[in-house]
Amino acid sequence: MERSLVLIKPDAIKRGLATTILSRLETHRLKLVGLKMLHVDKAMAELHYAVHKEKPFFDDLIDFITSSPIVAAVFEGEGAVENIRKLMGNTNPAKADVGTVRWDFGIDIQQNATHSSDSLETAKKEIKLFFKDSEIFDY
Ligand code: FUP
Repeated sequence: MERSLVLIKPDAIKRGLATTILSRLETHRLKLVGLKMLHVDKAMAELHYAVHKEKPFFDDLIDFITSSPIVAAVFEGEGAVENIRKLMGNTNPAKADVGTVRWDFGIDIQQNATHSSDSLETAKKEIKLFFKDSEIFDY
């Protein structure tokens, strides 16, 4: 079954939105199979956002994602990668569809509440970065 990585980012954590966002996924046919709270360090943040290394917003993005603990989750379901992206909405909350997580809770393009894997291939890499095999559950 398809799996995807979800991060609840510092802006959402600081506003107490972690369980609200996790719950929204759980009630949309997605099964929670991995969950942790962690403080991402600079090295891990740079690995996670490696594709954006040359972008002008890279340094700010690293500062942001390392600014507080985050919650990392693995969700499983049919079409999980695409379905979670749809539930999250556009990267820029101002452009997100009504009813999506980023429409409801995003502040701006950086403080956009969540991350979710953008393809099956990325999901596999991202899950490996955040979770050991033994931290993901079959049930
Ligand atoms: P997404 O896949 O929706 O998380 O978006 P991207 O991979 O395009 O961007 C990764 C992160 O970079 C976004 F979550 C927010 C941040 N970002 C900025 O801070 N400024 C920008 O102009 C674009 C993206």
